[in-house]
Amino acid sequence: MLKGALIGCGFFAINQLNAWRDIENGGGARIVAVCDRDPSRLKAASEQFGIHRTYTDAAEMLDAENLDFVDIATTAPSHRMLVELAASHGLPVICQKPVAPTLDDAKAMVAACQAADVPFMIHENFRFQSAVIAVREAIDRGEIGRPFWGRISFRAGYDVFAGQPYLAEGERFIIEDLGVHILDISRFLFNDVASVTAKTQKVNPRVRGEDVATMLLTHESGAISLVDCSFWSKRDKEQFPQTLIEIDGSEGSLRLEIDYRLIVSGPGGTRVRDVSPPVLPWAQKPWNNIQESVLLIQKHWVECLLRGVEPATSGRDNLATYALVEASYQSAATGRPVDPRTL
Ligand code: NAD
Ligand code: 89V
Repeated sequence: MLKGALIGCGFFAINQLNAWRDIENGGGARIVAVCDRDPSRLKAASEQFGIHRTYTDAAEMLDAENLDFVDIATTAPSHRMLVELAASHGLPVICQKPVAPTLDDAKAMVAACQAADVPFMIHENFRFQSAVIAVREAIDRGEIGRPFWGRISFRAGYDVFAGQPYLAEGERFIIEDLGVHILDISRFLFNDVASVTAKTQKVNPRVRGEDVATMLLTHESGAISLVDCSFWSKRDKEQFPQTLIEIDGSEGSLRLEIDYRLIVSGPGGTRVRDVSPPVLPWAQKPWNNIQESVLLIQKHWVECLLRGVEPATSGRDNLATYALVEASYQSAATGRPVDPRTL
């Protein structure tokens, strides 16, 4: 069984620890030590999960423990320092999204892991949601032919600031925090991008950064996708945290609608499927689709580590997703399209 340590025992790490416990029960990996610089959060996580080797200093933990990997669940400002620390100990490392505050930091992190020859995965979990996987599988089976147009949409009115108050404070908000997931789904479904044009809006007066963003992507294949995100969409039915997807292809079309209804129309007719994610025993609605994807991405990490293969959302892969974030901000600031491959 692989032995891991988790750094950062805050809001989202509880999902990661629950998923690690499921993986431990399956015999794959076990979190043997936890670290948080905030002693009260450290104590709460230690008690909830019965992990008694605890540290307030990550360097001290990596010096003291005999580990196979590190899982970083802190917020972005500490990611580079902690990933480089893990790499300097020769330890494979997972890091939460967004990989870093800047693309230069992200490149330095990938370079540090390459130089140390350690696997590096970004916890970019939205493409591991079972409904998103169902969309990708329908495309891969050729059910709609060659995709040429898409819309990937995340619009909510849910109070994300209650659980994650830091989201209201940064100069950058929705593209960096949520858009990064939705842009990654666009890459997952349509492959890499040649041009990004973005517009941002700031609607909620209590939030410092942009809380609505619309991105038009031209993919290398020639396909076009629209990625739109909002944290100020007050609707009859709250759809947080569902990503809705529309794709038109040469032979048909698909729609992933609210409540996980997947409608695929192709040469053989129309098929409607319920692709609702399970509610894991430790999960709570409406977060259950995200929570399931946490389990799936962590399982993916364990499999990749054991087989010696690069994870789908490796640091290297995620540079292309993060370049879309950077390109979106640059385009919104200048009013011009940006080629993310030049950044
Ligand atoms: P949080 O502020 O609730 O928790 C972060 C914890 O890290 C805090 O307890 C803090 O004390 C600790 N910490 C910070 N720097 C540290 C250091 N150097 N050493 C030890 N501990 C340190 O934040 P959160 O909401 O849990 O978010 C954490 C990360 O998870 C962010 O990058 C966020 O974007 C990401 N996130 C991902 C998803 C997803 O679906 N993938 C969802 C929510 C949040
Ligand atoms: O998934 C995330 O990264 C979260 C949330 C869904 C609230 O945006 O920050």
